[in-house]
Amino acid sequence: MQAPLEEALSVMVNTFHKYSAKEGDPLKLNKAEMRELLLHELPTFIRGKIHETGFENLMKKLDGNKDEELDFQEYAVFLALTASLCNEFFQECADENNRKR
Ligand SMILES: [Ca+2]
Ligand SMILES: [Ca+2]
Repeated sequence: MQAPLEEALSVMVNTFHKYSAKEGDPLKLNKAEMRELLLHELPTFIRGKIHETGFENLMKKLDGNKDEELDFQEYAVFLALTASLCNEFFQECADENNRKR
């Protein structure tokens, strides 16, 4: 059995390939693939739907080499940002719970 962090890392890698292999370059996520990944793998975070302007901005920010697709490194930046948001979110929840006590 894998330790939880090892399992989480393998999920992060496998999830990329599951969607990147659907169309065109199998090692890059195009917009349609990224859209599907967000809808199916982060449904709670995006609250069930994609906001078009937010999505376009996200793609632009993440697409470091401007080829309109996300390679694994660009996707890794996205994961790091998402993890950082999670950390802030849970930190705020913890602060709020502490204040209530
Ligand atoms: Ca692809
Ligand atoms: Ca790119």
